[in-house]
Amino acid sequence: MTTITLALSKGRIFEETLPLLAAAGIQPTEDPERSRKLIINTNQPDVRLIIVRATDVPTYVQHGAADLGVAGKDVLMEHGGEGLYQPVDLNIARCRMMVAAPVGFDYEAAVRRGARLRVATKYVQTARLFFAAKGVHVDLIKLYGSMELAPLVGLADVIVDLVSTGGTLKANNLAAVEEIAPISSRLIVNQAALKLKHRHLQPIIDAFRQAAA
Ligand code: PRT
Ligand code: MG
Repeated sequence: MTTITLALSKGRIFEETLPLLAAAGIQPTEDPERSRKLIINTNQPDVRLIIVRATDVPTYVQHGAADLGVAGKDVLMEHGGEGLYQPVDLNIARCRMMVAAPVGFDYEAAVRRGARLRVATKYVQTARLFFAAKGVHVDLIKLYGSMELAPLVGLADVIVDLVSTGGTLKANNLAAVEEIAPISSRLIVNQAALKLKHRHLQPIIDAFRQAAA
């Protein structure tokens, strides 16, 4: 039997992928929010889910440990997308990647002055490319979370982070100053698996595409 493995992260991606799985006739037999299991079976004997950190989804699929995955465009830009097909924009977990600064910080002037801008983010590759394309010199400070804190305590001038409702920025007296990219989650597929398991994978890809449209 050919086994199909789909990598998902807990939380919003799992929640928003459930209806797409249902459209493909796939129902998890357990809820990963409740179970501690990292391998979740489904109603289809040849399809299983693995639960990994959002940033690790492309890595599992790239190396073929999972055939398919669902990953945010933010995570894919940072990963680089090597070894992956990205056949479907699922239009889920949508938000925007933004540059944000303390309210009152004159971002335009800082950029014009040409002084080095201190940027705190978990998206260092994306931030590097974005500011390089603008010709802005930056010192990048890698963080793993709570980016909003960095400008408040003098660690950075600005942050690069995801913004959805804007509530988190507002609560911390920050404001978005520039958009880097609109973000949504993509179905990703291991390139070798797509050839070797085409007969099994194509119907799942088609169902996701139809349900996402
Ligand atoms: O949370 P954990 O550290 O385990 O991992 P993660 O943050 O990588 O995973 P998760 O599940 O939080 O996010 C998975 C994916 O959801 C991301 O890769 C994005 O593609 C997508 N997504 C969509 C978001 C948001 N919207 C979002 N608002 N990811 C994070 N946020 C955070 C943002 O970083 C900020 O801290 O929510 C906060 C802002 O939200 P608002 O509504 O206050 O603007
Ligand atoms: Mg999170």
